[in-house]
Amino acid sequence: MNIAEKIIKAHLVDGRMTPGLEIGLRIDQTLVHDATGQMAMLQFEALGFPRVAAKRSLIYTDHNILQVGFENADDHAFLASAARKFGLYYSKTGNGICHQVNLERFSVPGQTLLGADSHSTTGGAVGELAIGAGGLDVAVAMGGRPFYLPMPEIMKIELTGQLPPWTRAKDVALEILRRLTVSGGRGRLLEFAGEGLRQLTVTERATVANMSIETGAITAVFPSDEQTLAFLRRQGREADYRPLQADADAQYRETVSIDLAALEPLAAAPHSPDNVRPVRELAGAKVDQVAIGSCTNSSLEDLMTAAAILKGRKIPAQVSLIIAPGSRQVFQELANRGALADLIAAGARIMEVACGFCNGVGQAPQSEGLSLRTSNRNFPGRSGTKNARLYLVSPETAAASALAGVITDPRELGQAISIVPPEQFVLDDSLIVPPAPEAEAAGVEIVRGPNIAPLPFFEALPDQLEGEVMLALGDNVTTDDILPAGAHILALRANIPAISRYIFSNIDPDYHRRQKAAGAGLVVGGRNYGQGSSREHAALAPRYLGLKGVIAESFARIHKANLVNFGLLPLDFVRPADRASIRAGDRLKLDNLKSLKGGQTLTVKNLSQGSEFEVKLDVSERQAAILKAGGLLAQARQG
Ligand code: MIC
Ligand code: SF4
Repeated sequence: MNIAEKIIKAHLVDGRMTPGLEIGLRIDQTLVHDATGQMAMLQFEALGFPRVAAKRSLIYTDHNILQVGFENADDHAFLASAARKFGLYYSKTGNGICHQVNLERFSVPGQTLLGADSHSTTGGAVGELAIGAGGLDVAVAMGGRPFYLPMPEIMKIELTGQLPPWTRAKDVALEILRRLTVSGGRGRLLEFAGEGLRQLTVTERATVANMSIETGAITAVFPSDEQTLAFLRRQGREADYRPLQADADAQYRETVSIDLAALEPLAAAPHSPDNVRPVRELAGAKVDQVAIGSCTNSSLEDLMTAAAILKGRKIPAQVSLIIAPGSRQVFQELANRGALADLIAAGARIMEVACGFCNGVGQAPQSEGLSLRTSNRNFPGRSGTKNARLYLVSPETAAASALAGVITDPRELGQAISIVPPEQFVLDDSLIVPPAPEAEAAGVEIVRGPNIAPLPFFEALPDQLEGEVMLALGDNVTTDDILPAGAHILALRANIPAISRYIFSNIDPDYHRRQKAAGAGLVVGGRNYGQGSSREHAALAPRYLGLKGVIAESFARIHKANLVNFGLLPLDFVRPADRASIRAGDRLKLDNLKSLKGGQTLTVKNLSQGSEFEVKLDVSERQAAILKAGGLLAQARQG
């Protein structure tokens, strides 16, 4: 067996390991944060679970950290009290980005992690099966129930050779995206192998595992080997180590070989992570902002490298250089080793230990500004500035370009830098608050400020559905297109009526009003609809406004599961060519929905055009039952 199959087999509680068929997995650890945790905890409560049953469940506060009004503080007070009551560990603001902290302090080779964040895949760096999902799926797993997903096809990514100087893990991640594109990983799990990975440290592997989700893959997994042991030792967690390798005769569906020695510094140009170009081809473009951080590249190695490049030099007046360390541990090490002083002396702005700039929570670039970032997504509007141009690069390329004021190939810096990690990191978990003991849990009051709105409830699927096509969209619609990023919208994650006003607002600012007025509605999309984040608000809030389903050529996995969980029909065109005939404003009708079956083909009548076309409901029987009930919470209420 390969590594993925070994972990899946050890956690399989339902189904057969046949690619494409639904399997149920036992989940060891869960994580949510302060953008997804509000809904997850409200849903956990609504499902009637008394306490978490997973081995360890955590809430991180890292996304919603700008306290310009009461909203974020209300959310944190709610989350802290829910954590105490329901048995979760609560990572306070300032402790770091969920994926970085979880990797450092809690990741365990061979275990399963389900996170209400798409980049939960980061845990694959230590040989954990770490998967992103919507908050409701995570709430169910926190309660000790299985997590369901289609059994992936395991793709082997064979790494050979050694990375040349100035070429780093980020360039490996970008090379994978160049080859697979943002949809080439759909239905797959990327498993890393080959002698080339021996030199990659766990934090470098984390960069690659982190961005695997950008290919649409379910997740990525690395072997657990000497690098893993060295990492866990530095974290004082040698006891969590266990070796994990694929068997010599392990089978894979496909193999992609990457010769690391042939790579060079790369960048993802606007506006998609798969728009990959060599940095040397972009060199010379004037840079307005450089941002180093995010869960992709905010480790000590990343920031020490940037500091070493910047040491003793000054960034030019026109550049704004932003540094956001990934965890308090990284931040303390930077300070202890003098690198923080080097960054400050170079003219960097030191930000809070959090996601920050990555999804537009502060540091939005100027209009049409060019921002070079070490993060993972450069979708339009992601930075908070709709027309900013975001380029995704390694910390080396970012630091070299910050110094020059123009995009610069770091190979021009001469002698490469090598960072020696400390024997042992600063180990201080004092910002992780443990839950109340079970005996005291009943007495803990949940704090509900005005930003915590009650959950909306939805009715069962009617037998007949007639609705207007509200939008006819193209390929690769992102969840940032459906529900934009940015501080003012993020602050409303606990308030569905308020956040629903922003649904599709970057595409049509009037969408929410039109949708409410139209009653039932449908959206039409192309391939890979809903790529990107795990935010279930991109399904829940449209449903609240009256959207009943999406017809597309294909869907991104997490978003499709979210649509089902909130009772929205995810329908695939049987003949993709039919998409072109549908216009916004058309009235569509579907019949016999009460007898829906998973895998069934349905006829859609286009009443406006007097035509018909076929769609497929490509879901499991379990999911068909959820859809008929009106969503997972409605199904739970009906018993
Ligand atoms: C993201 O990077 O897009 C986020 C913000 O972390 C999301 C989570 C969310 O929007 O709730 C993700 O990746 O899932
Ligand atoms: Fe946070 Fe950005 Fe990572 Fe999402 S991608 S978890 S916003 S740092």
